[in-house]
Amino acid sequence: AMFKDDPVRPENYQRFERELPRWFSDAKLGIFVHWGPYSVPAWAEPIGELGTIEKEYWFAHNPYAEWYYNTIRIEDSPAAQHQRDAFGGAPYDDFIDQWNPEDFDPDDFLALVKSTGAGYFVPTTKHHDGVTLWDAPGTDGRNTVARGPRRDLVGAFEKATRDAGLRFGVYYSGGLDWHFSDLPPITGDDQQFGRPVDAAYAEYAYTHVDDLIERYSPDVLWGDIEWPDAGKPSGPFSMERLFDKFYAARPDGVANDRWGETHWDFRTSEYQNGLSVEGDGGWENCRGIGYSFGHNTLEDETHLLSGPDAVKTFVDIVSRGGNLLLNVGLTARGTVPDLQRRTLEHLAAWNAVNGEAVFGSATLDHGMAAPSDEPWLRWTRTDDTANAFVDATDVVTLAGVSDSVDAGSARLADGTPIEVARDGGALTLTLPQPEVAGPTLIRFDLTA
Ligand code: FUL
Repeated sequence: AMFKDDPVRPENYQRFERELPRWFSDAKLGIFVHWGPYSVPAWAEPIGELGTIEKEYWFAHNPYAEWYYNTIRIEDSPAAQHQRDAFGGAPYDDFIDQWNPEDFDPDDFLALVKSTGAGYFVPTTKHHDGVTLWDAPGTDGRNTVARGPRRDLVGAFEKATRDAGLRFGVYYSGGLDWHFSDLPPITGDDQQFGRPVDAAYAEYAYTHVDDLIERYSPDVLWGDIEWPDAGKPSGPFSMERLFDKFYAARPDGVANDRWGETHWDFRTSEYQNGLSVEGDGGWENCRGIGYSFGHNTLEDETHLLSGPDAVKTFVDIVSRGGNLLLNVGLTARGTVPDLQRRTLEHLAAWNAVNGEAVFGSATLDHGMAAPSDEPWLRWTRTDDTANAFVDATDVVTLAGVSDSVDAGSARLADGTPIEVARDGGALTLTLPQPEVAGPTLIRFDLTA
């Protein structure tokens, strides 16, 4: 959930505990996609990043465009006004039929995803609005095969992902379903998030995830906002049965930690929220390139991570032992918005030069070398190499570098030696202009 305390792993789920599969911790980067009828209005107030905004203010001004169906039902919200002004107050479901991804080319898109260096790809299969991106059982035609796109979008993503040689994950909102339930909109944190908890919903959600596993055999199960309470204890629609089935189909599959207080292979944080999960085994931070996951036409350059900012966000997370799941909000037509494409292409170009010291890396003991913000400095470790990422040009001094980092072995990403003067734990060096804007990689042999 978005605003919850850290869960405790209960005993009956301990049997699923195992080592985090290597492919996942080595991958470092995943690409997320939020795509749905909400991509048609593509409208939200870009008020800031989750974790930096007061909860009381958040919901009526929700910067998440994929929450549009909730926000327009909050009386007097700017989104409700926009829905009246731009669409005459039409029902949300009209957007399903207006959603026409005529320019969607899954292979082309997955080629862009792959170029970033990402090891896995995770699209939404059902977000909180309840619309499924495949012909899920029991949806009664409220899905993208019967309406709008008239296509199995999950299947299209899956095929393109496998063809590109990447791992495939599925996002599924088990907690919220604003169509199945008929609960009032969520306006504040006090409301327990209005999750449908009845047995009928537990069965419905169960058959969906079961169907996703059967049809697409995902490598990542990415649940959201918990699992219906009625499906938690062991029984015909329990999470336990789903996890059994999932790991039988994919022994090296991974599940995130948003299935309720049950089981997880890795923890998650979102923008600036939930960062305390770090250090508790594998973790993944997810965020949009801007303030929203769903495409938001109100976002401009001032709200988005630039290419170099995306690089720093990524390297910072990896240096602390996490993965970044970076989201793309596709347009209703099925294209990547220009500003988001620019950031992804920059990240791809930077990783092409420096990725060797990022993908498959480990954290470096801070006793060997410490990170800093002035100058911006982060470290990773690959075998017996210490990798420094320095966001500076010209003469710079790196502090907190122990003798186990061999100053005489310093070299750039392409192997060009670089001169370093050591004064105790401080290394002074002159950095060239980077080939691709962003931190410069300096590699050192480790002696200890
Ligand atoms: C959150 C959701 O409410 C957001 O819309 C988004 O899907 C994010 C990844 O998870 O909990």
